[in-house]
Amino acid sequence: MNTNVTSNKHVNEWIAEMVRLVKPSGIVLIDGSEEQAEALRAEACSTGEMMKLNEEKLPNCYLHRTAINDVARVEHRTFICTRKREDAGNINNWMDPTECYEKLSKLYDGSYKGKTMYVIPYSMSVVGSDFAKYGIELTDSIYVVLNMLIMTRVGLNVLEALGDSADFIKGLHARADIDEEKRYICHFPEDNTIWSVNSGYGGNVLLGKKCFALRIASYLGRKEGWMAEHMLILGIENPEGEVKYISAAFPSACGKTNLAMLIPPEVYKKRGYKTWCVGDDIAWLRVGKDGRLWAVNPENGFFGVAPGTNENSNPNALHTAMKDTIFTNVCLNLDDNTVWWEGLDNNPPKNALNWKGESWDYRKYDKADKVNTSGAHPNSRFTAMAANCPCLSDKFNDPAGVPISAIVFGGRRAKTAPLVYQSFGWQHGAFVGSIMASETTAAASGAVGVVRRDPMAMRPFVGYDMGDYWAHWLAMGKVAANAPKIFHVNWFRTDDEGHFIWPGFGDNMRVLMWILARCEGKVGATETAIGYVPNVEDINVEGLDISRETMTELLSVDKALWLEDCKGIREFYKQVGERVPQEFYAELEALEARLAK
Ligand code: GTP
Ligand code: SPV
Ligand code: MN
Repeated sequence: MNTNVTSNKHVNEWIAEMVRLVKPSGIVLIDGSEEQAEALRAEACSTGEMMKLNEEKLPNCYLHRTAINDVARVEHRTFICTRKREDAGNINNWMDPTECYEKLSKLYDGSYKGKTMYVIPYSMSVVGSDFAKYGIELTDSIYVVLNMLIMTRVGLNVLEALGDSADFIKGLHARADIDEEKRYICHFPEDNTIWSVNSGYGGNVLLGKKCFALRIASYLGRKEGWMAEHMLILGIENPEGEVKYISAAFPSACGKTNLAMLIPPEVYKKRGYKTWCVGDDIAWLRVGKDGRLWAVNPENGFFGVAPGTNENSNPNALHTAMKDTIFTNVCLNLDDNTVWWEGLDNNPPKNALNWKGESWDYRKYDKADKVNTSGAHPNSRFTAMAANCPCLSDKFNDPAGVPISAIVFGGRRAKTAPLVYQSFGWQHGAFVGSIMASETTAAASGAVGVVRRDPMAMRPFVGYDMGDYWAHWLAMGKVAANAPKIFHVNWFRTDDEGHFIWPGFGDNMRVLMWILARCEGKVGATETAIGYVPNVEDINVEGLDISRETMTELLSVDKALWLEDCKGIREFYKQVGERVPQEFYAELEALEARLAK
């Protein structure tokens, strides 16, 4: 078999070595052409790996079902394999690299037998830009190839840009037996290597995404002086045509895609405000010559949560996913060969297959057992092209990125966190990020709705020690003379019956407008123990049916709850271990002192 698929000897040698391990029957280089993609779609349909959907209603759209045991990221099977255990830190799972290569080699051995190895050269960020980093993923799955073609920049121009260099991320993926007991998502940051085996699901196998653009990239960012974050990037254009950019870190399935594509409420729309999406999941940030943080979205598409996406909540996402999209684990409407998911509309299909491919009766839906009774899996997804997004920013392909005015942290908190507050400065803001907590969601396997600490929404994605990561945040604030202001939001406060109090979605722009006004020094605030909280009258609620009492409640800070939370923070810091910056302990003590006053 000819393993010289490129003119780069480092690439060829690595491919040859991997070929000896997995033993495919052939090799195909993915060139990024539409002809090749179309042939692969046809092949995937002929084997049942994908299904073509209604061409009139959903042009160039496909449905894929993963194995039933393989529907989300698997954090307990995700490893950071540094030579020294302490470099991976206490929050990550760690395996010795030599041991890990050996163990996984056994699982990979011969796993491509009778199958084709697809070689995907891809770039994270615009090819040739200062931000760009290149990767090659080897996979036995056409589904992975077709998703990577949407999610990243794939093509021969990547190999040209790489030239003779050995500086690329080596990704090896094998579906093998999809055995969850033998599933491993392993990162070797010191070797620029990612090994993923026994999964066929999104974040586990689209190696450019969480594995590279967050875990490996966060490691590289620390080494090279930049940041890789789990953040959306959104532009807000005022009636004068000026655009200000916000980046926001929320944990998985906590509203990044929704905020990134929000449609302004009527009160702002009629005055001429517009919003633009730069990214919905990942941001790479560098300090510009002007001392500001400049951000790009390294991805090229959206891997968005389907349930809850509808004409009201996120019409931009819905329209983006109406063509050229791969749907994963949604419900199939057999009457017209289209797709459906919970929260799309109030009209579930009567003749349908659920996400498992079984005949589905919508009347048996039970909120308490969504996974087994819903049409679409709670973590079902659409893979859609950024280019199809109606509100895509004209800076999306700008190699320089966009300057960030505000960084926003947020999570799902039924109580504690108010609708919004501003930190006292970069150090306190980084501390606010470090104490983030959120109720878990279906995006990762395990229990849903349990509060856990998720600093900077990066708990599952930092490729090194969490304490070192926090120190890197502090260091970046010193380098960036004009660093963004840092805020915290919570769209998920509930009343005593468990209903969300804040309307959320497009109306979140009302909070973002306060944030931008703060950045420009145009609005006051009340200083509280946790930070600056808006004065009730400064959040524009025109057109909303929300009382002043409710707003007061949303903005309130319950000191007793916060003091209780501080205990949890201290415990978490202890768990992170010795490398927690002293500055954060000082911030925690200062917070406790202010709360006790
Ligand atoms: P990942 O792709 O997993 O990183 O998720 P994400 O952060 O992009 O989350 P997404 O925007 O897909 O939202 C996930 C879920 O949160 C969906 O079911 C949304 O309907 C819901 N959601 C998003 N924004 C809001 C909001 O402002 N209020 C409420 N109540 N729910 C929201
Ligand atoms: C997330 O879980 O944060 C996602 C989906 O964006 S995945 O690609 O599976 O990580
Ligand atoms: Mn995400």
